[in-house]
Amino acid sequence: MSSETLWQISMMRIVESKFIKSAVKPDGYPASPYADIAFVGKSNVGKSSLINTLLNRKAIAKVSRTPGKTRLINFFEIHFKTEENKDGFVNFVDLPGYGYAKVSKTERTAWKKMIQNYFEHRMSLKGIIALVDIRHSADPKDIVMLKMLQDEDIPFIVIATKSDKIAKSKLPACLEKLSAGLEVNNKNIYSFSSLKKTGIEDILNWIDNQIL
Ligand SMILES: Nc1nc2c(ncn2[C@@H]2O[C@H](COP(=O)(O)OP(=O)(O)OP(=O)(O)O)[C@@H](O)[C@H]2O)c(=O)[nH]1
Ligand SMILES: [Mg+2]
Repeated sequence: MSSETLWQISMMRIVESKFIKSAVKPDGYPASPYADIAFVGKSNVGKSSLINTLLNRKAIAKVSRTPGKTRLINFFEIHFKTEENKDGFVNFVDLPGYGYAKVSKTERTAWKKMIQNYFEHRMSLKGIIALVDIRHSADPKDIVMLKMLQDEDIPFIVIATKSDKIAKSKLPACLEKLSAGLEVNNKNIYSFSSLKKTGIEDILNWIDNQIL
């Protein structure tokens, strides 16, 4: 079965997506009647690419070879059709990446405050998609982030990105090792590739379940 077919049989079918606005503080967040699903992870892990892939758009979220491109909280509004062909809406939120070495301490503190504010004040936040690079072993920065989500009781899944960079036969072992290292249940981790467009259905189904 081709990845194109997988995307089409997913429970959610994306109809339209649009950029709403960027914000730093809670008073800048868009007032929206819809749930938020946010994407977090280290700089360069592939957050913006994943959002574009899910939405079947080339560049609604800005992708860059230079880490640290996304410095603001970016809100996108998604219109989709459910399995029963009903209209549904959700916001996708592209959060700025962490762990980029070349940022000042001041910037790092500002980032932390921005993320904490978002987690604590965005009442419509229904779930987090936490991205890690499938080629790397568990990073303490990711463990801290996942701990933060657990402390705040925010539902999350871990997505191991860039799976096209490793042999298919090695995927299960990589996921097992990552879930153990990150101390998350191996049922809550999936592999994904923006390049090959694989893993889309798992993510859309999870999102669908969070925003019911
Ligand atoms: N091979 C491969 N490359 C990818 C994949 N996803 C992203 N990339 C590349 O990784 C780099 C970073 O991707 P982005 O989507 O901009 O990463 P980001 O997490 O949004 O980065 P920041 O905005 O800096 O936090 C780009 O050069 C992408 O082309 C993937 O699935 N496979
Ligand atoms: Mg980005």
